[in-house]
Amino acid sequence: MKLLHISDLHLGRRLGEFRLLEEQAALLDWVLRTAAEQHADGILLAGDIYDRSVPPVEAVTLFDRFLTRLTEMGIPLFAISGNHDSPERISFGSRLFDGQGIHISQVYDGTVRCVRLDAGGERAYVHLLPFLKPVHVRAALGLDTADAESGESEELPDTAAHSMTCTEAMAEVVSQMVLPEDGINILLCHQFLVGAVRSESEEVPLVGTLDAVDASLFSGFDYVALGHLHRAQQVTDTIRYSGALMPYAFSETEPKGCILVDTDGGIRCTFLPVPEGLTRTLATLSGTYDTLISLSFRESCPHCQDYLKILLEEDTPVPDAMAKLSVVYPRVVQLAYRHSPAADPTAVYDPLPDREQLSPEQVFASFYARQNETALPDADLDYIRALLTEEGDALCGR
Ligand SMILES: [Mn+2]
Repeated sequence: MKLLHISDLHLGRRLGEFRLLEEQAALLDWVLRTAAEQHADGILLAGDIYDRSVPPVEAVTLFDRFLTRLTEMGIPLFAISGNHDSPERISFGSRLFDGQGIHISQVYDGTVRCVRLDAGGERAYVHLLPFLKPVHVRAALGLDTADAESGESEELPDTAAHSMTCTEAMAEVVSQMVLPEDGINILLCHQFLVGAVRSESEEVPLVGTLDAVDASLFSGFDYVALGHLHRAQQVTDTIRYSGALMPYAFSETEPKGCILVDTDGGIRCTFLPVPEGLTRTLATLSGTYDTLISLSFRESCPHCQDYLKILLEEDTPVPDAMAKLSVVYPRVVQLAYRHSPAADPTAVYDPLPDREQLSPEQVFASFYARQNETALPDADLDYIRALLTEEGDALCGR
């Protein structure tokens, strides 16, 4: 049996002022093509289907089209809700969809849905575990009566979180699950596992590893299809994050794609990267303003149509740079300056100047040096000095 593992679609996500629906549509089409080419017997979607608990209409339409195409192709889908999804909204109509081969997680009530899949002469049990916090587990299992009455599942105050770690909560959840023995057991799960590497666009506040789950809890499963982290990575051979299908932050430059899981005679996983040039992506360009707007640079740059972070190598700000650059690069998301680095940064400023001992112009010069990694030019220092004298005089009424 062959299964295609994807996660973190974040449909409806925006990057600055730009909507990414066109890119997301192209990526979903690629998933469908890949599933057909690889003769996949099912798709595992490990959470964060949408970017928000109340997704924009366009995102819902996009996912609806994906589901319809999958049913036309006869490829079953197994999906869970992630921390960005509303578990209630995601599970809407799920019992009806079951008949069409679309299997979606339910709101956690102490039990985890398990769906049987017979394909390729094999039997698999797919367990659909939605994203959970310890507070949800305590409430569902009646471990904490104080929290049990709260109806709203999102943003519950985790005041008593210390009374149960994520690992302890997940241990409770797993201990309630039944793993049939007449087939392989596959778990879909949207959690942060101990030792995994985070990315910028996950937007999950990081405080130590309290919210991390120990992978050893999942040793009873033949394969664990993880979502939540946006970088494709393996925790063990058979416990993997597929990562998001596209970068959502400029620091995310590692390859994006999906994992093909072949269960025939043991579990074998292959990472299938999204082909380069399939859709617009995120890129960083750097250079002087004159270089970046020059025709020769633009003609040789493969990223003109991509979402851009531009690093201007200028020591002084260029007026209206964003507006001017946006004329030649239609998707500038971020603009920052990169100053020519000083030959010896330590020579430029005292690393820890005692501000009490410094004159106002020395404070300014030190701040300038830190910001620009180069010393304040003498002419500018004179100007500051003159300004400070004028202002000082004015303030003192001289
Ligand atoms: Mn995510």
